[in-house]
Amino acid sequence: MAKQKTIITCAITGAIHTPTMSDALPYTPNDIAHQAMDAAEAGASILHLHTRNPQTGAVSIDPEDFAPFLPRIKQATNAVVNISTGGSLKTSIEDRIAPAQRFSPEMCSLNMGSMNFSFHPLAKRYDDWKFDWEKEYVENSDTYIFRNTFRDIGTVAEALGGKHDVKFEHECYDVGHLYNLKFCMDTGMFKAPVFIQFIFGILGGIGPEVDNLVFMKRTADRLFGDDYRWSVLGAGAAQMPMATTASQMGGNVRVGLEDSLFISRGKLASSNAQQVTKIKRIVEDLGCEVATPDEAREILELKGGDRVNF
Ligand code: KMH
Ligand code: ZN
Repeated sequence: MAKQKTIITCAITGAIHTPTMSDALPYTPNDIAHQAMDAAEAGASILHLHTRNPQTGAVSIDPEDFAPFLPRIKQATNAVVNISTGGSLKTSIEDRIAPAQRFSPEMCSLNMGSMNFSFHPLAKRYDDWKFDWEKEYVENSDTYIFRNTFRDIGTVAEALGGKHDVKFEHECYDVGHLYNLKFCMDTGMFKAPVFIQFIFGILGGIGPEVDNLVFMKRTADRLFGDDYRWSVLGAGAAQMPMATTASQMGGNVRVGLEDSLFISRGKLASSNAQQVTKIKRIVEDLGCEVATPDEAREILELKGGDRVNF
């Protein structure tokens, strides 16, 4: 029965947006904790977490910058904690997995292919920046290659899938990434059911059109049959439309300020919880039920909130 329900993931802060772009984007441990708790209270059963430098808001993958908020989130909510392994476009895969190795969460992201991953067009929207690092960070994203080789994917799988028994959110930004996942599954790297996040609208990945969603879903059905669960993330303005379509197709949804800073056309969201509240209302108004954290654990076959290290 729980299999029919819609899991809402909320990605709280990410590594794309910068403090200038929205006052609502959390970057101190206190703000990350509060926004995560409020998102859970609003109906998110999975919290996808990155961290930031608490003084400057710059992207951080230092485990010490996760340490202050993870226990607070665990104490205050029953939500599933998912730690990103994609956090930085520049550092090695070993550094990217360090937070997850230390805290052994129930879930982690795992990016399924190397690609351009750019948000440099955002730089043109702002004249004044709150912090020195922001302009260059955003502008230079047109030089980045987001590296996720087969060797990198194998490193993450081995480090986190085995003794940590982490379930991955397989980030698939294009249809070829599904074939990468299929190749890895055939080598025995991942246990079914795998959880696939279909991602639309990142510059460098597939665009946010319904045709593409149907194509990704049809391809995944062919490759994975019953061995997968799926969710959809639309970047920017595509967030709510793609999530709505996904839920109507029987999929799960992801929202959050990592993926879009907006609540409606041209209007900034006041918080992550506001986006969760909106998608929950849409999902329920259209006849679906939202999964609780324990139902999400059952649907995705997670190890359990008592087996984390924070
Ligand atoms: N940092 C971005 C390049 C993830 O969380 O795994 C991608 C990202 C995905 O953050
Ligand atoms: Zn992320």
